[in-house]
Amino acid sequence: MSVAITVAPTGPIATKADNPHLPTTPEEIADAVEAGFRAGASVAHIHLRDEQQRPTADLAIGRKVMDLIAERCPILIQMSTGVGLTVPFDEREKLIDLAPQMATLNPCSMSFGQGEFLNPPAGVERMAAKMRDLGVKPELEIYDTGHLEACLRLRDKGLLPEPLQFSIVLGVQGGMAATADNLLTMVKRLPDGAIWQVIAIGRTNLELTAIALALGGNARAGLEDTLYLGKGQLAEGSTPLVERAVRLATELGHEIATVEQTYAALGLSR
Ligand code: KMH
Ligand code: ZN
Repeated sequence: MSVAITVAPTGPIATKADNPHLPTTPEEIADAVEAGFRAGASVAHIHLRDEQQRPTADLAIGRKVMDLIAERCPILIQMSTGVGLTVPFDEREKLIDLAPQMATLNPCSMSFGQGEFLNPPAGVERMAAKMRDLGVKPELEIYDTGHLEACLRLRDKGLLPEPLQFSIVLGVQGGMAATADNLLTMVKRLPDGAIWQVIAIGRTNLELTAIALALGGNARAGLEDTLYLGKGQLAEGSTPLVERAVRLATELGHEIATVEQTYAALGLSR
């Protein structure tokens, strides 16, 4: 079986003050993605930052990042529509107009640390319909069991193309805690034929990524999810985290999926 690895070089919260290797400019993000691709990633999960390193849904920045990545490598681009807690939903939704191959779909509102992550039901349906109509593959971000139920309702309304592709997000304050028990609970509830990976935030990133790989999941790796390689050891970019995921998968006897294999697994054509 082959394992698709997603590189997630930058998230919505950390800055260079937290890890100086965090890419924030379009060029830095594209360089980090290319390095991740060379290390084995076939998908790039992308958050945009403005010149002050703040999360943004600016379409010109989005276009530039996508173009720079496409110039460097053929990796599948997955635009985050989560963007950041300070960016309004309707701005986040417009990123779908850039027609990346994939984009995240966060199905429910929730507390997110000390902030609020707003995903109103009507907006989520609208975003899902727009993705379906433009052929943008949704990655469903589920932080709790109720989020999975919400996705299945969207599927039943004809808004989500099969196979469904999930990220089980563990460790966000407001969502499920990062435990093996919670991961297993979610995996057991996924519908037949679903593709999935774990997003394990923070300290448990390594253990839960390893468990997910052993259970047949894909893997995500990068500074969005953990700034550290080990206790007190800052990761010098996302590449060492991608390389670690490749090593784990390989030791478990899995092949690393090429970009072509990942397109096929997701039911996407080039
Ligand atoms: N940052 C993660 C907690 C998204 O970007 O839409 C979840 C995530 C969602 O990656
Ligand atoms: Zn993200």
